[in-house]
Amino acid sequence: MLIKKPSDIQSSEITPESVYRNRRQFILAASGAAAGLLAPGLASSAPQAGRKKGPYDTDETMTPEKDATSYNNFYEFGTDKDEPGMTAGGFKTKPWTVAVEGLVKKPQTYNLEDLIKGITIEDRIYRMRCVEGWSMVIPWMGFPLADLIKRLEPTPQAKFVEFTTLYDPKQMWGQTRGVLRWPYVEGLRMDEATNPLTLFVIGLYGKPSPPQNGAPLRLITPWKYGFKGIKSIVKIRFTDKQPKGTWEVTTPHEYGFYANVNPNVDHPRWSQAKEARLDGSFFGGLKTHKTLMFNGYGQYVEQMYAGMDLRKNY
Ligand SMILES: Nc1nc2c(c(=O)[nH]1)N[C@H]1C(S)=C(S)[C@@H](COP(=O)(O)O)O[C@H]1N2
Ligand SMILES: [Mo]
Repeated sequence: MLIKKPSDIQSSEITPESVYRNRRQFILAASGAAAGLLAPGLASSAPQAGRKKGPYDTDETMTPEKDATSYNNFYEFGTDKDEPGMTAGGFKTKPWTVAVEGLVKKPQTYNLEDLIKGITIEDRIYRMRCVEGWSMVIPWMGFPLADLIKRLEPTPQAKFVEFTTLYDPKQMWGQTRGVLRWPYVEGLRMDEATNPLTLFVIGLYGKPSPPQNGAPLRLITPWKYGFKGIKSIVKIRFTDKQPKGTWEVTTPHEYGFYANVNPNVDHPRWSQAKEARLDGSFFGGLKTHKTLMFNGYGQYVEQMYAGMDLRKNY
């Protein structure tokens, strides 16, 4: 495994100097100069060397990189968990443009490099839970979406953000099938989008993201079910109306707008009280954990839902 658990790191490795150096490498990479993002393979795994446990990191056992990159949901590349890893290899993520639309100071289409130029990239080790009942612990590499939103200057009328995945059935063979309405869409309320936990992710395990994990740019909201984490984003739209996500449109009785992890609200077809953790310990089967309210991130997010009936707003 590439990333050391915080407990594995010798205190001598945690020097301000190395922290500084790694931070700088990240900024360079994001600016396109070192081009970690643009030349997969070049990005170093150095960031972990001087890594300290961050305030939002979990120290639970990490999911092996192999599992996180071969057991995926990405219906654009098939509905079986192993299909994205096996068939998305040639997906073209460069050049990549992102359209910024709607209630924003300057609607504009950006090259990805320009969009995120100079933004500081961080590692965040997050607990993730899929609505289907499996969970992982993944070291993401990305930046708070709030940093980008601040830069894009949405107008005061903007109450929600809508995200859209690329539509390109020539590359995304799953889009030739009617399993979902394409392109994949997701949305967040503005306070959710700017919550410090919310990330735009460009990599994992210290490397640029492989296609199956949503390269080159995807959303991560760890207190929500995995399906909110829309992959391969090409459009960000600021709006005053609650966006309709793909799953909400496809099966509205099963999936709502909020999709907050909630062990007390069952999926119509199964309980959400427990989860099977992919932590590399396959001997004797996957370990079952109790699912935590807001996936354990309540202290950072519950105030956003004060006064809301979370059984109705699922
Ligand atoms: N565009 C797109 N984004 C998507 C999906 C998808 O099918 N298409 N699946 C979602 C679901 S259900 C989950 S659980 C996560 C899985 O992310 P991972 O494969 O990186 O673990 O991606 C989400 N983002
Ligand atoms: Mo999922």
